[in-house]
Amino acid sequence: MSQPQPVYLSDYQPPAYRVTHTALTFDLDPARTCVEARLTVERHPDAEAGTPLYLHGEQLTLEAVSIDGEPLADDAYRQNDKGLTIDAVPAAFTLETRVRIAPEANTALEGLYQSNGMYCTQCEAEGFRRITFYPDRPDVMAVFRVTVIGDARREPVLLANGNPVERGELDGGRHFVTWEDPHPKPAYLFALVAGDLACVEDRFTTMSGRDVTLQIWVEEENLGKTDHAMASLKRAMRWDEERYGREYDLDRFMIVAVNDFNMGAMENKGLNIFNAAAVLTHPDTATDGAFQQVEGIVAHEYFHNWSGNRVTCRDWFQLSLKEGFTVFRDQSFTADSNSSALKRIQDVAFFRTAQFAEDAGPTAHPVRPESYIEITNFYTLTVYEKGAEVVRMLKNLVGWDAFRRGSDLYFERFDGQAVTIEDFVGCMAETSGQDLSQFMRWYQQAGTPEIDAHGEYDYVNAEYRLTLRQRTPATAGQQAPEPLHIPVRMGLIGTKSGHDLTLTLDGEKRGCDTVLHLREPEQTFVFTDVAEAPTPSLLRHFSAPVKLHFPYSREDLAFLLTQDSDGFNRWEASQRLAMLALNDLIAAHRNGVEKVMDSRVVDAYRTLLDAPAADKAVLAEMLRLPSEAYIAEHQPLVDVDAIHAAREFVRQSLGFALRDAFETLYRANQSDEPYAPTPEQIGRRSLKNVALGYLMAVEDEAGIALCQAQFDAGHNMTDVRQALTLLVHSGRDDLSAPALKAFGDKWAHDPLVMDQWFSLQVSRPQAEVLDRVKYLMAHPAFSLRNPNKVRALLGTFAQNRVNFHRLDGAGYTLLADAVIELDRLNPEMAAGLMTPLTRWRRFDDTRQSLMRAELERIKDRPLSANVFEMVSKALG
Ligand code: 0A1
Ligand code: ZN
Repeated sequence: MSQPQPVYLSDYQPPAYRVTHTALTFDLDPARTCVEARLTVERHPDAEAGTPLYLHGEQLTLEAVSIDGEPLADDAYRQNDKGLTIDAVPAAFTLETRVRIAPEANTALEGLYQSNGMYCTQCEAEGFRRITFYPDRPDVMAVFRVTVIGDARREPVLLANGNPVERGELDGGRHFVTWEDPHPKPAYLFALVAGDLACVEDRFTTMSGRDVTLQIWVEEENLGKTDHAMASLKRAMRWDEERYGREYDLDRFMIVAVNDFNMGAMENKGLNIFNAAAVLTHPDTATDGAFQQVEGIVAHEYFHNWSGNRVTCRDWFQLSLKEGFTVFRDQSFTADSNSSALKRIQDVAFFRTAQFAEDAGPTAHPVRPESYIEITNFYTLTVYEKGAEVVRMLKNLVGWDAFRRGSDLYFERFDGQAVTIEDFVGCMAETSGQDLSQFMRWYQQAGTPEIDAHGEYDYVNAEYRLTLRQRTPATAGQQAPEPLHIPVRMGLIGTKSGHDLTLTLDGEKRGCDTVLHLREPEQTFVFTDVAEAPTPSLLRHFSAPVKLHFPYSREDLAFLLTQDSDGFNRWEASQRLAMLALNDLIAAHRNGVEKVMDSRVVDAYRTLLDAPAADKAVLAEMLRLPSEAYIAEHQPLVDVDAIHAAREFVRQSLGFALRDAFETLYRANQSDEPYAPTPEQIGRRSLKNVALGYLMAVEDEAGIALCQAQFDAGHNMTDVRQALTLLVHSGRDDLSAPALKAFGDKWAHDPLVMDQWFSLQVSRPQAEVLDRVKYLMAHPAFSLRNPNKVRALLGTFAQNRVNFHRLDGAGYTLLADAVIELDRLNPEMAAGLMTPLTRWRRFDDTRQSLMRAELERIKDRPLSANVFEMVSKALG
């Protein structure tokens, strides 16, 4: 078998033929759906006559092909496993094809497939070519007319993009609906859904007074779980009008929930398809975190209607054009609807753990990659989250007004087109008048930049000199990265007064908070009229996706923890302080020295607990210790066991030292009021549950009783799940076994709750987890075909650091076995699942060789392009 070949950005060629109109007819059948396509095709004026027509097409059985009504002779076209080439075509013509496909056999969940008996599609990035022969690339945009024919009883609901224009009965109990989408779109935004679905309907009046029908389609039993998604959708629609001037452009907007879905959701024009987990909520079944996630994903997909659909990507290298911008937009929406400091803290905590790790590993790539083998491997944290950080920097560099004008210009100038990242940044340069050429490097260079900062206060001249030195590590694609344009937002706080100092830089007064533009490898900023020795507060709000090193002492951090006027940086101080203590304890563990808890850290936590908190959710985040994964990111070589031991030691020490304060906090934040996903209630639950975590670390009977009572009360899933997790993770099997059984029996009918049941069992630190994973893989509720189950069980296990990284290598073997088996069903999921193995270079020699051996074992198998690309990069 030939090895899959990479595609390069530098090879981009515009399409020789465009499709202006696409008419499709689907006659649905699980084993042999018939797809008829009629395409109105034109040769591009720049393309030469005689240029062959190429159509992508995979896993299609071709039954008929004609041009302008004339069937093609057998020697007029050539077909291979990737597509169809027709040598001689006129300058403008109608192409008709008929193919057969088998949705029931589609376990990859790309193209047309079945989930719980219903038909649905996933076409991004290259799934449409598994539906019909087509120039399946985002720069070919057509108007679609789609007829769906199904069984009137099994598939009473037949949906596609746009508006329904015709429907009727057919012989043999069949019926049809025809849909038209007036907006030209690339094939990746096509969608079809057919099944026995129920719908919740609402309305929205747009800013210009148009009436839009909103529908959420679900399986009947989930009708009671759509309120939050619908409310979130309406808020997102209003927000996009108010903040970006973007109005919805069809008469209806539909969301469909499906159980089997590779990702979170998909922004198909007018017909968003969602993983059920990303849309369904109920207080009894979904946690606060799930409610927040649903709000964010509903908004994200809706925002794509402009940033992605009306203006789309020229090619898949530009993926971050739509994803980075849209993530930035959904993050801003959530920040505006809730607490902006909290949103930033949650996003940054995740980003610095997961994206930093990606950017430091063998699959690191720039926000705009230069090559790929399999594009589905590039729906990454770098493209999405770092892409959003880059857009946020852009906004901060040019200011909101110029950014908004740039966004208006972008949507106006490129409406209905497929464009590049240069087009987007160019609009921002135009409206701001700034030169953004150096800034473009953020899209071109991989790796996390590091900034070494140091400051000096000169008493005599009342000056503070801040020196910033930047470096970006070399990565596989870039041996000599160039300096970036980095916005460093900062302030100076009087160490004695505790007040923000007014900043004077180059003779200019800048208020108490300013953005430094770091462009050179090293720059010194001299602040004058600095009346007292300051403590700097740097990289406020995480103003750039970098690692910032500054030699803060514990005293500095304890000071910033309470005195920084930037809520984000108060949290940052808590994390840095905890990291200092953790690093000492990790060293002690490695050296076999007795661990001693740093009393200054305990005192700092006591101060936090004593002070009345304005924002409870932020306080909860400050009390949460850095995760093991985050701690690992700070180690040159990851010592899994030392990290776990050190973190557990800190948790227990804080629990013991501050037990009473935690209990007071717990009781003060308990409430019986009916559940609502309001910021106020979420903050209270979050604080209470962090406190419960510390109480359970003490393992005394009083704490256990509180935990058990919280579980038994069954007030809402946030509280129940936290209590159950703590019981299960406590290692007290007398407590955990009955609780797990009660929970599993109660929710056996609800797949989304069972996902939680799987994942909390395999995230416990106890050593027998591996056996539990094997046992649960055979559980009737588990299926390798359902991506949510794979993530809940195997994905969660691979994040369980002490158990996945067992020294006998059994954790690695289990994952590799699963990757090999899954690759035959769903390559996209298999490639994602193996990510933890690709990080082998971060570990000690023993683990390195065990992980490598598993990668080699995978590599020796017949593989999908997806897994092949991951494994080759990991070993390369
Ligand atoms: N564009 C979607 C995410 C998505 C991407 C690929 C998929 O299948 C390969 C599915 C969904 C989004 O950003 O939400
Ligand atoms: Zn997206």
